[in-house]
Formats: sequence, structure tokens, C-alpha cells
Amino acid sequence: MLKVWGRRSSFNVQKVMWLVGELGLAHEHIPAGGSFGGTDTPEFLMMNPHGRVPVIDEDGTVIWESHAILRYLAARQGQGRFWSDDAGEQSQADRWMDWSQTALQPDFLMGVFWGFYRTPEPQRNWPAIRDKIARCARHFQLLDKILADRPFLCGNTLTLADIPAGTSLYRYFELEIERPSVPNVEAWYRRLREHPAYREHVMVPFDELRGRLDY
Ligand SMILES: N[C@@H](CCC(=O)N[C@@H](CS)C(=O)NCC(=O)O)C(=O)O
Repeated sequence: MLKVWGRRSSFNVQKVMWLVGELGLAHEHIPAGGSFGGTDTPEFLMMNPHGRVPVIDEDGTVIWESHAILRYLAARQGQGRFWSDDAGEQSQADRWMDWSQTALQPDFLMGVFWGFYRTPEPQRNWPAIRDKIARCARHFQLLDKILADRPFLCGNTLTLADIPAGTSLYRYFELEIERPSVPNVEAWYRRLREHPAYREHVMVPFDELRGRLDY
């Protein structure tokens, strides 16, 4: 039985749970991290020495790092739909996953979501927040161009490429921040919202995180 550790309000856990939902995998979810704690116990640190969520255990195969988990689950259970043994084809999704983790996520999750939403008002660094909001606008405008001729990032169907970047959309469109006009991204977001797994695992209200700098 697949076990998934992590709190549902965690962006990185949401990516994993979304794929678990898309694949319809039987699993046990164990709340961990944030106010649930449990990530600094010797048992948890044996699984993930970094003490972070998400972590999965499938019959003794323990994996941490959300994108490593996504690739593992896709390769094991998502052949054809979320995984291709053709390295070139698989790299189409891989590049968007890596882009999301190294470009979009630092600017949006760290810069805007943490810098603006999770930071109490008196402590906010507005020049830095404005810079990150502008960088995010450019990232979403880039995605808007890509999505001009296709419904999903890699073409006609949902792939791993959509999961990390798509997970940011709920928060991006909910925050009270300035956004550029990105109609193709909005159409993509509408398409993702048609997926029950997206609604269940990604569209998780996050008010509890407002102004809260501790996990
Ligand atoms: N690069 C890691 C980041 C993991 C991470 O930082 N997770 C956060 C939640 S999004 C965490 O565990 N925070 C501590 C906590 O929630 O207690 C991944 O993608 O899995």
C-alpha cells in the first residue's frame, strides 16, 4: 500500500496528491509537517534526512522530493499517460518540471507567496515583492504564449509538465496581487479545474497560512 506523508496545505504535497488522484491510486495519507509536526522524529528523518514533506513509501521504497516522487509514480503507474520510455518524449515534460522548480517556484512560492502572503504586513519587503510579482508576470506571459496553440503544456493531454506549474495557479489567481492578462493560462486553469483530483488536492483554502512565517 502506498503511504504519503504531508500536510494538505503544502504546495509540494499537493503536486503529489494531485497525481495520486489522477492515477486513482489506493493510498494512506498521513498528515505531517506544519502544525501536525512529526517531521523531526528519528523515524521520519530515517525516511527523509531533510525532514521535509512530501515523502512516500511504497512497499519499502521510500522517496522524498516532490518531483522525484512524481516521476516514480508516473513511471510505475502512469505508463502511456504520464510516462514514456522514449527519453526524448519524456524530456518534454521533464523540462517543464525543472523549469517550474528552478524558475517559477522560487519567484512565485518563495518570492510572492512567502514574501507577500505568509509575511506579516509590517515585515513585508515591498521592493522585493514587487520585483517577484513582475518576474511572475513574465513567467505566466511565457506560459500564455506556449498555451496559445495547445490545451496543455505538452500538447493535447495532461502530462507531468502541467503538474508543478499548474499547482501554482490556484494560489496565483487567488492572491490580491497585480497580474497581467493571460487568457491562455486562464483557459488552462479552467481545464485543470475540470479535473476532480485538481479540485480536491490543489484547490485547498490556504487562509491558515496568511501572515504565518513558521511552518
Ligand atoms: N524540494 C522539496 C521541498 C520540500 C519542502 O520544502 N516541503 C515543505 C512544505 S511545501 C516542508 O516540508 N516544510 C516543513 C513543514 O511543512 O513542516 C520538494 O519538492 O519536495
